[in-house]
Amino acid sequence: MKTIAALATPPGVSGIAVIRVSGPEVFSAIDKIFQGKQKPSEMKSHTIHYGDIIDIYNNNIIVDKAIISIFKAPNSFTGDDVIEISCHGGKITPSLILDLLYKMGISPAEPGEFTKMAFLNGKMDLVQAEAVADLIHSISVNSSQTAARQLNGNFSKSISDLRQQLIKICSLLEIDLDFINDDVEFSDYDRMNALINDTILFCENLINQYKADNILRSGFHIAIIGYPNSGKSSLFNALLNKNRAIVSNIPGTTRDYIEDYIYVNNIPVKLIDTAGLRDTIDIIELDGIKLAENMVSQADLILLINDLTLGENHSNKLFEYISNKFKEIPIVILQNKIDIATTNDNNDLEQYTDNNIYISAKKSIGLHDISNIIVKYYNLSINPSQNILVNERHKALLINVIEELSLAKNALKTHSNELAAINIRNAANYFGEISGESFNNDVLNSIFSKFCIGK
Ligand SMILES: Nc1nc2c(ncn2[C@@H]2O[C@H](COP(=O)(O)OP(=O)(O)OP(=O)(O)O)[C@@H](O)[C@H]2O)c(=O)[nH]1
Ligand SMILES: [Mg+2]
Repeated sequence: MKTIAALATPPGVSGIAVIRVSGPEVFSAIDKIFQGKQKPSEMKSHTIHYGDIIDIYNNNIIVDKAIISIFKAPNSFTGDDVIEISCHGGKITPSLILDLLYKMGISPAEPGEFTKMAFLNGKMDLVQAEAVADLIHSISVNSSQTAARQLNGNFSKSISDLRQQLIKICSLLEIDLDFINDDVEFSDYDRMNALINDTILFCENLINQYKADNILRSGFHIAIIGYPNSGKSSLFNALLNKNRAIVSNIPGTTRDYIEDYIYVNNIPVKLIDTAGLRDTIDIIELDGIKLAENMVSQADLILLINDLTLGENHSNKLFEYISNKFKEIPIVILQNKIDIATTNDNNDLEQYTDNNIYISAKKSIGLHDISNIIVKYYNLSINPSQNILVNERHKALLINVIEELSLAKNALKTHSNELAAINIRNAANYFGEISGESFNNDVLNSIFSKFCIGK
């Protein structure tokens, strides 16, 4: 097993920087470069000490005065011996100390390697490890609180309990394989069916939660759509409060899509400005429109901009097309350019939606109403009391569990116990992959490569 080291704080100018070192060689290495009242290897676990870091390859000159924190195995984040060196920040000092460690044969840590060690040493399961990543990448108070709650392992515990129950059913069925089917009591079948149904329901609830969790994790996605020249990019810029997208009076200015982030009342929002939607013969624009539609499909809210100077109902066909195509996504219609439009009494759009806001993207009129709408739809789409963050990996595995259990149910109906046992065992294995009770290296690598270095 190798010993690894990396900067655990962001690089750059800062008051202090923390270098984390973990593995079997930690104490023998730091003994050589730390000079304080005591030798690190003689220090007690969970204590901190002040001293000099010296460069043993360059006449023992002092590199920095630092604090070291001692965590002896197994009572550390990784489960191995860990020392954290708190040195002065900046570009130079931390990298001098890291170079020193690397010269002594310690390896630079890969992204997520500390957390991976923690997982392999049984300090946490995969769901908890993923919660660590979620916590680091949190973009809102809501998502960080949920990730923090997930660290306590309740999600994994319920998955693990269900897995054990499935394995029990399996062994029951497998024992019964040696007997004729009639020996299995009907009540056993009832119990099995009930458990399978409950498990399917549990998975379905988690899958339903995925969308809300994704909003917590990556922000509320809003797509701005409309016919060319309706003022999409103007609104995008107005909401961002900067000239990010090109605005011109030539229809078809935005060719694919542009995205950027804003906070609306502390809600992290990803705004997407898209290419104007219309039937077109221009190939580049057509590609842009396809892309725009693809972006729209991932949105949590659609803002459809209508050019009011062309009439309030000018975008009705587009509204109908979009609402049929993306039935699940709420749409708000923004009547744009009220600064130059002559008012029109004929207000047919009311029949389509309650949300028909009058704005001027160019003059920044009505932006406050848009913020209110964003807050309203955000609150409708998240589930504030949840304790679990379901990610894409979990979701895919949960779908597999449901598939296997549905097959098992059918098999049980025809008393094909052998088949049912295979399906239930598969389902149990998928559960195991969620918590990490069963795993393979590819899965591990793909999870931990998303972490940052030093975590
Ligand atoms: N008077 C007025 N003009 C506006 C308003 N919003 C946009 N415009 C003008 O409408 C034209 C088109 O604006 P854009 O923001 O580029 O429109 P778009 O929908 O992004 O257009 P494409 O990217 O080509 O689809 C520009 O000349 C804008 O200055 C508004 O509220 N009032
Ligand atoms: Mg545009």
